[in-house]
Amino acid sequence: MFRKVSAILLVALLLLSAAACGSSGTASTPPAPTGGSQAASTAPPSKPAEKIILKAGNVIDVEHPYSQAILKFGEIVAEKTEGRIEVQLFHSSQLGNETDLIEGLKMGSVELCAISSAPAANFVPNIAVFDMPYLFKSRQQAYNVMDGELGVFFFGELLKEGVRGLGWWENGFRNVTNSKRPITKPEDLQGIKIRVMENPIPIATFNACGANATAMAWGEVFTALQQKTIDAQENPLSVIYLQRLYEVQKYLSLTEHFYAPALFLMSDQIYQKLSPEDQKIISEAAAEATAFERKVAEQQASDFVQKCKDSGMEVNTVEKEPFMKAMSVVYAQYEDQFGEMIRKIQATPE
Ligand code: EAX
Repeated sequence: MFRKVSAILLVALLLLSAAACGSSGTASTPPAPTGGSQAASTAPPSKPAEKIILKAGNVIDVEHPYSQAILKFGEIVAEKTEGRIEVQLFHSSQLGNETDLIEGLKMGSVELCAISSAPAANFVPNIAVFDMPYLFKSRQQAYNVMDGELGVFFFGELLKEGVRGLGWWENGFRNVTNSKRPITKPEDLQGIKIRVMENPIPIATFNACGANATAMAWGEVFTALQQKTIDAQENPLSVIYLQRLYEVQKYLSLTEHFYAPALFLMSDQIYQKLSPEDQKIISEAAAEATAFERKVAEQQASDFVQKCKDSGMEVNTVEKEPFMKAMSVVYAQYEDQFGEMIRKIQATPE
């Protein structure tokens, strides 16, 4: 009797552990691409190549350019590998906030992500230079910078942190929204509690205008606006519209005070486990996805002013000069750290 019971228990245990092993190769844990791709090239032809799943996180809506471009990237990769490598999109902070995503890449628990460059400053502090107010004169100038020497330099710095840059994407020019009053000049920001990204420059920039800036992860912002623990936030139009901020913010001011570059990143430890052929496919697909992402971002930036109006927001255009002047104090504050890089950026063709 005892034997029979223990035999049943043993079988049950075996079944359980088999089930546990089975699930470890699927979406819930990172696949083992080393074994996968390298075994595939030396394995007898009859053995099917092991599937590789790459989870890709972001904190924004599925319609946002990041998500659209990740889907595009996934299509290209799937096509070039005949479905052997699958990219799975986890949008809207499903894998955590932007700092969590970078941590995930460093540990290899998240394979890919698209984020603003601002929170990456918690890992590579000087990348915060891109968050200086009114730094870029046009999106073309931003592309020239990102695709040039500085873009390469920061990819090198990120790689030292275990994070591989696959493409400089775009979140875009950021605009202020708030629930209190129309903001058309810097003085209107006096006393406004505004949420900014997790980086010291946006905080200094808004405090210089008399606002009360606080850093917060994106995933918490809608609720904080709804509960009125904050009055305002700032983001590109694609985020403002797609995240339905018009439900909690009456006023939109087209300040375009920061240009937010975005990073399409891969965990380097995962990348290193891929075969050289697969690495090449990843890089080529990322280049195509980058061009696509920028196009979608530009399109949304021009389409979404009207959509925000149609959704009930009062949209104010502003004279930028006074905002530039009020915010320019941060240039003096950060001269020692960023002066040289700033001049390089300003000298880049528009
Ligand atoms: O990458 O947190 C934000 O305000 C951003 O829009 C987010 O970083 C998107």
